[in-house]
Amino acid sequence: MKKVFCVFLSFVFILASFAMPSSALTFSGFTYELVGGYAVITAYSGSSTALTVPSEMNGVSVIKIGEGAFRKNTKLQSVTVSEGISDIGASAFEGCTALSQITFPETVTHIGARAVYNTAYYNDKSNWKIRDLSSSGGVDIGNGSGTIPWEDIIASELQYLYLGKNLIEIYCVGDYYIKTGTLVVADGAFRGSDGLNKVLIPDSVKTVGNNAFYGCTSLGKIILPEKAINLGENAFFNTGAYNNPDNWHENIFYIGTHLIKSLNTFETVVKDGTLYIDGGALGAADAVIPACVTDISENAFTDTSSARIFGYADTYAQQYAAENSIAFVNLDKLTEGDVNFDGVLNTADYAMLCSIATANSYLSFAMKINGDLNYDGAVDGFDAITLDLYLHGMGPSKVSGDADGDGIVTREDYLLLVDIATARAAVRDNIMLKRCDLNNDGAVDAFDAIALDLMLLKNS
Ligand SMILES: [Ca+2]
Ligand SMILES: [Ca+2]
Ligand SMILES: [Ca+2]
Ligand SMILES: [Ca+2]
Repeated sequence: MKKVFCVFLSFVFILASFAMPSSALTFSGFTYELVGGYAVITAYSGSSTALTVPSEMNGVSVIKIGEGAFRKNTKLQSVTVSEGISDIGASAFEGCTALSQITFPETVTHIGARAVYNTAYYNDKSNWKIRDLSSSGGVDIGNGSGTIPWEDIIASELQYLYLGKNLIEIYCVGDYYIKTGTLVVADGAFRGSDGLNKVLIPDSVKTVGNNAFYGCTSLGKIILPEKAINLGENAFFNTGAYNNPDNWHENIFYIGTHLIKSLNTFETVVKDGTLYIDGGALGAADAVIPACVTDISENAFTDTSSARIFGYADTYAQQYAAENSIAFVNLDKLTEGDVNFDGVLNTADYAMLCSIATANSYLSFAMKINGDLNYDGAVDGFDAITLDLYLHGMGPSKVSGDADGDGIVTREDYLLLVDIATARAAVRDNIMLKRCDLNNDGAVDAFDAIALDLMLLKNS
């Protein structure tokens, strides 16, 4: 009993030590915590009215203003966030009713929902703009004329609020072209614009935030930059485009040449023709990435610890894997039978083949290539048996040119090939076919006999 109690206690202790945030740290009225070696500001108790949020605290770089960190601070009138800080948490400045001047640096890549909601800046109607219809790239109200007098437009349908180069919130209908130069589309920015049909996101945009277009059910046409962008969670969830089955392929949501979101748990096989893989698109699953992909967001995987990239040599995918320390499996150099891709052929591969054969394990794209040891087109129990025989030194020979399968390539094999070419002997199975088809054209004929003859002459 006592022992059980001790075990229970230490279990609780372990749980507690995991759950416990690092002890609160302070710097000039700020409270912050360390996350992955960076400072995240959690609160401010100082009395400044004009505040600069520093980029370093006690020698540690500040990366984020945490959720609600300055919430309801009614003394603040002006805030400048220093260069280097990249993340503004949800409700960070919400309810700072005296805060009329806010400056975010261009290093910001994410602005959370309601980050500046109910600040003096937000509440000042003169900060809300209505797009000038006469300017190029302006809003098409929906009927395409572009000449509707402003008085006739319901203001709430075309209002938008920018903060520096960041689009904070917008209500629009018809077609909308986000201003060139815009850097960040804040979380939830377009929510509620259910009359929006088409949107153009210019190349300048680095991030489209969480839920940015969530529920824009009429939004069928989304034009994205010619590069991978960082996408927040559910950025295009429940849009017209998302709900259109034509934009889905094998559980993967695409917009044009962009891969937006894969719902596959084990493996994402990226469709041929894809150029860009956006932030969050791949989750924590393995990915098979074709050579045509030219750009992948640095946040494409939400977790890279167990994810692998399967791709081809000298492609962007291989470079990306190296730069982000992601395991890379070269599809051009798969070892036959090495179905766990660790470079050695052993009983672990046999166990995995058995597991595939009994449908207890996922049969991946690459396993379909290197797991079919008897070349019958399927990966199943027969391949497990074939591998088992190999591992015990009893497998049939697979040496190219060893037509009779005795393990060595000799004149006897040449004579057998001549017999096959002249229909005096037959190819028994796919393994034998592989051994006999020296020029890999799928047939065993005189060309293979000649190839073997040359090989034997060369080696004699
Ligand atoms: Ca292996
Ligand atoms: Ca097979
Ligand atoms: Ca032989
Ligand atoms: Ca041949």
